[in-house]
Amino acid sequence: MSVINVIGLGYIGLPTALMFASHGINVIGTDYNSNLVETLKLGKITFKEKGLEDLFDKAIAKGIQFSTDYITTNVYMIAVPTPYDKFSKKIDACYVIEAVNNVMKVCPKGATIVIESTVSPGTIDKFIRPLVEKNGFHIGEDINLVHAPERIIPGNMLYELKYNSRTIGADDKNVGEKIKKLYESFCEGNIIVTNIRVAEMTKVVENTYRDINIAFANELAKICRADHMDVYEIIKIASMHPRVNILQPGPGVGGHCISVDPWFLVGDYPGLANIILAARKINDSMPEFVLERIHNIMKENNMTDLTKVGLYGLTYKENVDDVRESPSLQLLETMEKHLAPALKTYDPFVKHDINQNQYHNFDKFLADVDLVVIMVAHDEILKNIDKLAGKIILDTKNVCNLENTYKL
Ligand code: SAJ
Repeated sequence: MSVINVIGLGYIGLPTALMFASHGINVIGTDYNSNLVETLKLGKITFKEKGLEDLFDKAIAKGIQFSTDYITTNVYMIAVPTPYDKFSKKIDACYVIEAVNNVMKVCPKGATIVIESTVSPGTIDKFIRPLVEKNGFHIGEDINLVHAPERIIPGNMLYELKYNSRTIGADDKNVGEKIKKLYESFCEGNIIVTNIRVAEMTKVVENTYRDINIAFANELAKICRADHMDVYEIIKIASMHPRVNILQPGPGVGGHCISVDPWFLVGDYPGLANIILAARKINDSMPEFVLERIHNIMKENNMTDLTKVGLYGLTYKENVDDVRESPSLQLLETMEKHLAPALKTYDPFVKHDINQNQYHNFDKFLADVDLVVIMVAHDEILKNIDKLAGKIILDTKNVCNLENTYKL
């Protein structure tokens, strides 16, 4: 049976590779980071995710292998990062381009390259097709291109890999159907085969939809704060209407997906992507709004010592160890720009130091601060909320009802 070479063993590539392998497909996972590959070869997973360790063991038992080399086979799946340029807001497709380049060095005639990484609409036409053709390959004969964007949510990845529906964009329907069959080895959701541009656009639209809805909740939080209303009660009651479903306000939108993908549309369709741009700006303004709340709460409580303020949570959301674009880091960055001292921080999922005043023990952290800002609602704090009694609390996640708790 043929082998799938999964390129990029990060948050998406690794679980996907393990899923294929544990369902009997031969998989070789490739990553250019030799430390990461060594860790996997030693039998250790490289990030925390519910169920990942068990899945890893199953995949190992079925023979998955890891390497820094690309291998010669007929199916490649690329799951590398797609950052965006902070100024132009356009996608930086360098990692996908490099991966495709490396595949072309080893792939046989007729190989299929499946791009799982999220790309802005038109990226495959603009960067990948010309690249493949420039290398003397005929698309559709020598190489088939497919875009199968991932859709899984960190924190529930393995469940969603199995049950979410998926989109497969292919130039050739038969190729799309073949790739669909591969995904069907583990995916029980609906798998829609379409063309590449539709698949590209759909993926970005999904994340943009969520970003806009979170921005609405965040804007409501600001309006309600200005006029002394309880945003959570209002959202709860409004969402009882059968056609209303408002998301939750929070300290901002982080992660490598929702806070990034809408920018692709803004960058590519300036003047057209207006609501999308407004939503991005609102969500990006939230860490600063939290700072303002901290400032006001300190004033109200006659607090002057910033060293007595602590941020609980550094990751971009609860129960994951990913800090990319996290609201806490955005907040700390804003403070740094204004030459303010770094606040004390603590996160049970972040073992390495990313902030100069970072604690690694919850009780010690609590002992040293008077004002606790809940930025992330990890299970740890939900289970230990009583330990916050006696503190002043700014709860940006609406999880604490102790005395002296302020909300967004
Ligand atoms: N957030 C809020 N309020 C909410 C929900 C989320 O402020 O009501 C915040 C979170 O705290 C976090 C950010 O938004 O900072 C994003 O978190 P998330 O859980 O909404 O989404 P991600 O980024 O972890 O995963 C998203 C998912 N996309 C959608 O739900 C449309 C996932 O399915 C995608 O696979 C993933 O992006 C991706 O890789 O594109």
